Amino acid sequence: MENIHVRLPDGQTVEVRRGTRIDEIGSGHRADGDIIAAKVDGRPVDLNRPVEQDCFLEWISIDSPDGLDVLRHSTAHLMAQAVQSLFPGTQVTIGPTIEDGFYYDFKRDRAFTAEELEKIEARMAEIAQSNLKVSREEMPKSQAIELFRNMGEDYKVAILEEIPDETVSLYRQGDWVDLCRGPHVPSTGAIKAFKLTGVAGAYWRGNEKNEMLQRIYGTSWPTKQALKEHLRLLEEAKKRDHRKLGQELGLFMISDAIGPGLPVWLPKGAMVRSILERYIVDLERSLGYQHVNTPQLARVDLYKRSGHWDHFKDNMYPLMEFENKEELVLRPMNCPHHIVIYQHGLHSYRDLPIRLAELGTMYRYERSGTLSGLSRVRAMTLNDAHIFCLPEQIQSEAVGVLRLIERVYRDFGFKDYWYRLSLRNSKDKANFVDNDAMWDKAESYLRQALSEVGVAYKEAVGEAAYYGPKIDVQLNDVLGHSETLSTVQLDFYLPERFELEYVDKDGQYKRPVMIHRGVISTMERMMAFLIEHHAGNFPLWLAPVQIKIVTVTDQQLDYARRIFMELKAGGWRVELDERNEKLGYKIREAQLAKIPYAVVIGDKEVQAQTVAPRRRGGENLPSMSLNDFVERLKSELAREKGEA
Ligand code: TSB
Ligand code: ZN
Repeated sequence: MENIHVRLPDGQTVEVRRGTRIDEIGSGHRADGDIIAAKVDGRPVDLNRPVEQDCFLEWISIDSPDGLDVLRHSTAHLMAQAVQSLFPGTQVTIGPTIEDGFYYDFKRDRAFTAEELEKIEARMAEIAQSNLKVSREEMPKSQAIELFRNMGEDYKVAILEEIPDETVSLYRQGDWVDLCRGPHVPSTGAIKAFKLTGVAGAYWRGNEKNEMLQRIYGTSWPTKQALKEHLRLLEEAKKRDHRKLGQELGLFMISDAIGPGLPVWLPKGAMVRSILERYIVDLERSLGYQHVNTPQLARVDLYKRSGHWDHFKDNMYPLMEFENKEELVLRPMNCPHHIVIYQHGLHSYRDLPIRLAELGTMYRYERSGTLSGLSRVRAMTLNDAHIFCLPEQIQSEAVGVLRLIERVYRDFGFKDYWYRLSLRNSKDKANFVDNDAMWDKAESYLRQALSEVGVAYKEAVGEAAYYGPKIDVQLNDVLGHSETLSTVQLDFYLPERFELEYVDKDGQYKRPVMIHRGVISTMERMMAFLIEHHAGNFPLWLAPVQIKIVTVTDQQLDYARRIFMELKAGGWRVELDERNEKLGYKIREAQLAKIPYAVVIGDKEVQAQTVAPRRRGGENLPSMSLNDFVERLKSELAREKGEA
């Protein structure tokens, strides 16, 4: 039989018989670690696949991103096998991998209970232990349809009927079979550390008009150790969850009476918010931004002209139509309003850049399944600005925004973030305006700005705004998931749509460029992030209540009130607990409210005219004069802002 040449990742080439199985080539040539699949010319395949022609072979180890994906997908199969063996009559639908895990949707009349999940897990462990071989087979689509129809798997039949290919692949383990592209682990024994993490209802094909399916979520890792660490992080994330802490600390609420995605800021949350707003507005004013206020509604024609009505309509609330035929929409973005301000006057090249900023409230119809506490909402206020500039100012303005972002992140102590260059998907003409030259130009400006600031970045195709590419700053949570906080967007499109102009040196009318940017994002998302980042323990400068005064008995109340008034007059956010409760109880409450300082006042403090501060963590400071305490607070504030 004829020989073929297989190039390996280390640069070596080996000669093997055509049809040799990959795992046979493997011995002796493998990289270290557990190999569970391979890539042939970049395409992931099973280890027992034969090689048929000259090719480039790479190994997929179980702890690489590709390997984890194979492992998790195989675990989804394992789970479906366990479910169908325990609950006959349950139909399978789809079971993809997701970040850190997988799910599988089943057709079953009732939801899976916690006890049932445990049973499923136990059965999965049994099947894994019996180390069933996982084998691939290919057959004509018609034959596969026949097979699944006989098995009573209506959903698989429906999926198959939509597959254009003539031949499809199936994977078998023991007596269980699923339609699947693969690749998979060679045998179920490779699946060693998994956990089922939850259940949810989900509609077939994600469409609420279809029937409800039962989804089971799970996670799977190469080792017990890695699984344990992941579950520990999940616990940590739960403790920090801003939805839970937001409720416990009285920061915000989501009320059914008002509606999903429409958060209500309670007094303490509103206090933090106003500190954020003051901080960013003062900083922006010092950098040449002009703040404006514009309405949250506009005539729909404004949003037709901007292109939002065509490209962003899925995220917009429906039209409001009035008797006099007036048609208004809630704005999903603030840009058109700022454009109207720009158009209001004549501008010479000398006036540019013009930086119009606003804490702009806007409304987006986000799908209900995507809503989450404050981090993804439908009513939000963005720390927004639109910079109208000359083409030759793009670079320096974009760099200026990036430096502002870095400065702000330093003030907030954010370290775990990364830059993402969000590009269009050039094939998607519906979601991105069609003008290749414009996109290429805008992208290259953003790349230059990133390289001038000297930060590394990842590229993400399809994440651009419809009007232009963006630099997004992604912040990680404890689980390593990221979300966009800041954004810098370069736009040649809206100036064109609105025929914006300035008068250049030569007296000619020319078109300015727009930079859209948000630094601390929407107040909602920033608040969600801050709560989780600090696990509710806001630093002194952000804490809604900075100091709680507690007395040992009622005897010290007069003195305590004086201290309270003095601190209050000094601008400190202070509360006095006048209740006739035990000291320990009052201190514990201040602790639970995560207030940075409890100030204890007993007879000793009254006599010596001092205060006895106690830090949030439990550390008791020595009694000191009020003056010394205030000095201490001030230097703590300075330290927090990185000024000390
Ligand atoms: C920066 N027109 C631009 C603006 O000029 C704009 O609106 N860009 S955006 O669509 O990317 O939104 C800006 C920021 O708002 C995002 O980076 C994100 O941090 C935040 N954001 C977007 N949608 C939501 C939402 N549903 N809930 C909370 N915050 C959101
Ligand atoms: Zn904008």
